[in-house]
Amino acid sequence: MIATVEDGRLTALRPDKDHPLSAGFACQKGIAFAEVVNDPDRVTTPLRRTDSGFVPVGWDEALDDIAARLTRIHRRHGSGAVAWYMGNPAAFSYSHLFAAIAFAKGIGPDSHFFSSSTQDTSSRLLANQFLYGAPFPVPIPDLMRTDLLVMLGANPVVSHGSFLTAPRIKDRMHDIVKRGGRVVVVDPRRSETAAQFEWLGIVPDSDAYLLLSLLHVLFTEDLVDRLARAQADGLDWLQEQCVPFSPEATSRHTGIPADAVRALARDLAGTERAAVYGRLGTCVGRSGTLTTYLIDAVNLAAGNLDVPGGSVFSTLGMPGQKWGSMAMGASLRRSYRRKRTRVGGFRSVIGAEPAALMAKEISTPGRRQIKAMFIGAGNPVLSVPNGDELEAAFADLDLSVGLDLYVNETTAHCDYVLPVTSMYERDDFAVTFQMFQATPFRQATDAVVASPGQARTEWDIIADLIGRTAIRTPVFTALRSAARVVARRGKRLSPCPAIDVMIRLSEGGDRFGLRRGGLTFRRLIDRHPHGVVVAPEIRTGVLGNVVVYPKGRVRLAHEDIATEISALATRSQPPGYPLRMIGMREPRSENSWLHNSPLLMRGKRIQHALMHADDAAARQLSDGDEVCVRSPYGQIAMAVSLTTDIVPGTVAIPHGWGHKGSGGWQIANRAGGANVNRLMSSDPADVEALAGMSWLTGVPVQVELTRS
Ligand SMILES: Nc1nc2c(c(=O)[nH]1)N[C@H]1C(S)=C(S)[C@@H](COP(=O)(O)OP(=O)(O)OC[C@H]3O[C@@H](n4cnc5c(=O)[nH]c(N)nc54)[C@H](O)[C@@H]3O)O[C@H]1N2
Ligand SMILES: Nc1nc2c(c(=O)[nH]1)N[C@H]1C(S)=C(S)[C@@H](COP(=O)(O)OP(=O)(O)OC[C@H]3O[C@@H](n4cnc5c(=O)[nH]c(N)nc54)[C@H](O)[C@@H]3O)O[C@H]1N2
Ligand SMILES: [Mo]
Repeated sequence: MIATVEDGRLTALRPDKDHPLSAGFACQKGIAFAEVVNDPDRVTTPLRRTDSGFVPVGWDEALDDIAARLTRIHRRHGSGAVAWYMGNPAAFSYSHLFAAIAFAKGIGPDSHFFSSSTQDTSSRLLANQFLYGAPFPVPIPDLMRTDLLVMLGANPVVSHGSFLTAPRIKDRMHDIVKRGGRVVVVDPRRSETAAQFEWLGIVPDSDAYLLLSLLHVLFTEDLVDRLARAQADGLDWLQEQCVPFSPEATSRHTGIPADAVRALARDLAGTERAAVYGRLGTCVGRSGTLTTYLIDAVNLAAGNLDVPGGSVFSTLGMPGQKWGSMAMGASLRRSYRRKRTRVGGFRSVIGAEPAALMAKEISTPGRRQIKAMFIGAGNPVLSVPNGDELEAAFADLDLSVGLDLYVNETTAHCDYVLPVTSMYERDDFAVTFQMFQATPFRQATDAVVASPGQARTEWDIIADLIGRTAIRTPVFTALRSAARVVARRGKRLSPCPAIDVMIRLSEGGDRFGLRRGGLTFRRLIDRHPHGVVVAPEIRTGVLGNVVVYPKGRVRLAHEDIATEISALATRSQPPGYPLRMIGMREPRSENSWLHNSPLLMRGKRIQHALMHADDAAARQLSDGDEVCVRSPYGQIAMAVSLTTDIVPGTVAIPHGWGHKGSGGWQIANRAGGANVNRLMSSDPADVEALAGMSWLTGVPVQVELTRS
């Protein structure tokens, strides 16, 4: 983005014409962000909750009190009484990532760590851990070279890609068609993406059946590529698993005719450059880990893994990256086997517990009951199943602290809300997203305006807080001593040097002087303000370096995967709830926020439930009717919109609405709408068994006219 700053104020944002990849494109949310930066509803001083609402307090008062209370809780109950929830925007800020990890892991081995990953990515990362031995790097479709892209559960025309960073992603997908290729979108709704390409409608939460059938065809028609045998162990095991899932047998689950499945399987095997890609819609069903595993298994079997135009691994090109990945993989696989959550007995996945169970972890007595809760860049009351339960649980906490730009539906319940910087008020580098770029690319940015009021970065806040506690864990003690050492040189402790090391060691980096003119954090900002492409395309043939199992071979056979396949047979739909609900991201929302921007809220936006005209007719519903949507777990009311661009039996509802943050975002609070996650279950039996994912798609519902 190009920011216009006048008299120290950010007055406008526009896309950057000189950006090598976006070439002058930005989405509406990016352009509207100036309204967030200057929002009069933003939190700009620390706030303390009192009986009569929030009152501004100074940093010393806030942090001294939080530190004292945290120290007491830690002394009395141990680290198991302390929890951190890391929300989605934290992934876009290196300062925040380091702060969250240093705090949550540093406070002690029993602490709880939750993140939005169990509503989003944990199933993807666990599938990786099964197949390749480590959660990273994640395979992405080679968008720039593929000739057949099959997308399941993703809507990049609206979302702009997830686990796949490609500015102008829609244009890049049209390029596939222009070069004679195809884009097939498997989705219960003829989404904005499906409408521009080929749509293959599917019954919600049935992708595992489709993928098992694709494998079934690849095996029975002898289409399994020779490359697959060279890359993986366990193909025979996999073949056996797929036997019962002929396309004829699965079509009653998926609604996809057997012929279409056979044709797709043959195309995937027969097209030299083909890739299957799945994302949110395939990650948040009842068997998200299995579904994701199967996507990769199809890519592998069809000979499309780690080859140009296939499903590829973007590595940083950093020496020793494999060793890091190996150590991480070994440790995560060990904790997956050994560690269990207190509530529900879920296994540990990338160190994050199921956020759907956060409320129960707060309210269930016993050892490791949560007493102190930190929420950084999150709004779990709206984003996890059963927000009502979570809201109520906040009353049981001895200490709760939110770090946010706003008082939202969750931080409204906190004892303190601490003001943070926006991305225009801090330096940054998108560390999390380096390996998801369709074209390997680096860019770093500096702050362009000063923080409003007393806002500080998450790292500065947490480092200061740790300094004020008397908690003597190895990490906290080390951070305090390091802070003292750098303070003597008049500096503040910062995680920036770690980012600098990563940039310097990676592809394009200066390798500490070995590569003249190579990149450093500073040089990226000073000499490449528009960013720089570091390689023309993603390198392939890297599997041996990516897979951390012995001999670099993909591992297909897993007891847990077999169990999940068997569990498909026991799935049922509760009587009285004949419809299935899916999500629907909107171009002018970002999960539960950005609803306070006048630009994004223009035109009286309201939340709708979208359903098939035939399902509506069967219920005597007309377009615009106020309806009640019920699931076995809750109910909400809203207007209904009718369409024929959805698989019959499906209802689509956007998430992130139902604002009521007292004293918080005023425009958002006036926008109406309902929290769709009141329809979701927080019962441990309904949490996805392997990765602890919240169940957010294919949820059984009924829709009825609201009786007045
Ligand atoms: N405008 C906007 N952009 C965003 C966000 C936002 O809130 N608004 N959020 C950002 C975030 S945090 C993320 S994680 C990404 C997500 O980005 P994507 O992964 O692209 O996810 P969605 O846009 O939610 O699209 C999911 C699609 O899956 C479909 N679907 C639902 N259930 C199923 C199913 O069972 N099977 C199949 N095959 N499809 C299904 C839905 O109809 C939908 O079209 O978007 C990011 N970008
Ligand atoms: N039903 C249903 N539920 C869903 C989804 C769905 O598709 N359907 N999608 C899920 C997905 S993919 C995700 S990622 C989660 C998101 O769930 P969460 O991460 O819990 O919630 P967000 O709505 O992203 O809230 C982000 C908060 O961070 C604040 N914020 C923004 N920038 C910053 C910053 O730089 N620093 C700090 N400290 N705060 C900041 C915002 O003001 C906002 O309050 O929701 C999930 N929930
Ligand atoms: Mo997400």
